[in-house]
Amino acid sequence: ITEEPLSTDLITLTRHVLHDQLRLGAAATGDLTLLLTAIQVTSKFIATNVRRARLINLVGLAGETNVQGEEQKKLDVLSNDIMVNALRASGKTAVLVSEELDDAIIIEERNRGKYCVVFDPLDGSSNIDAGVNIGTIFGIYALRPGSSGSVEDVLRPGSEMVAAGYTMYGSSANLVLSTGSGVNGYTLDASLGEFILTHPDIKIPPRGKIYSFNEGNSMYFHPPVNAYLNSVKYPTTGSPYSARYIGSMVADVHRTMLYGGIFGYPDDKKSKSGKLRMLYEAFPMAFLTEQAGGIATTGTQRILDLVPKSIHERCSVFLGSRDDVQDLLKFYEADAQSK
Ligand code: P6P
Repeated sequence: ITEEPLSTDLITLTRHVLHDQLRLGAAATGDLTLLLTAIQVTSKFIATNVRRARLINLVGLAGETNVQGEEQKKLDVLSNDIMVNALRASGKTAVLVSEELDDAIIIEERNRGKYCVVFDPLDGSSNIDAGVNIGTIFGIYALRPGSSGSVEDVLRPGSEMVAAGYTMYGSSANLVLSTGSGVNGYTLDASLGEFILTHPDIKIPPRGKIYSFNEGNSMYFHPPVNAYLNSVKYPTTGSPYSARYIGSMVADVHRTMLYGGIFGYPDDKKSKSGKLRMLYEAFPMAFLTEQAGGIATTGTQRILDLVPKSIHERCSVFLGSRDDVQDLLKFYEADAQSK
């Protein structure tokens, strides 16, 4: 195997984000760069623990003792603690919302910064025992002018986020990030301890050949969803789409970002508001999808236009290739007209 010539111009995440900051000129104070560096460190730490988890029985339920007989924390609880501590210590945050915490954390004065971070520290963790890829998802709002930090600073449309990203923990750790001018993917080089730019300027193909839904919910799906799925399974022209569903949002979205197609977790007769959380699952993934040229919709509304009433509110999600999502929307429009 011919070794790739060693690159002597490694673009690390830190360097790339710094370059982004310099592009913004004086307006950028470097705070977002430092915040993203803190998030990057948490992803490295979680990646290490996910990898070790499969070795040292970290995946057990909270409250059990691990092989060393220590009181062990469930991996998602551990991941949450890692993120809360690192984000607080960064001095760049004012409000934190985590999937693991019932209430928002308002950072005390001495550590307070100007950003609000909403995150799912380890999404899909129910899959970890099976070795399925899982991930951290995060979105970042700037504090509203004059605010010293309250939950109202994150009960805002996803379109007001200044950055969003995820880190997928699998055979390698992939961090995918947008600060509002396109999407870039970085791969952790564990020997360097650096995320290296490996997927510059990710663009979702305008059309894919994959649909990604949990069809076990078909009997609950609203009519437009089943009508759309039938149209890609029994097409009048061309060949059927392939079904790919991992059941871990970060993995299903990552594949959709790179290969195209459509991912959906719609609201249905059983889950009236859908399953996925608006603030720290739907918004960040919708932000990334749009920045990569795709569409993210509830079926009737642009996801980023939604305004959450509470921090753990759920919403319907369809996202992916522009043409595929537009095909789905035609079935919603037809359904609306038939009423
Ligand atoms: P279902 C994982 O539990 C999760 O929150 C997302 O990562 C994933 O997309 C979804 O739920 C899977 O849900 O009902 O298909 O198992």
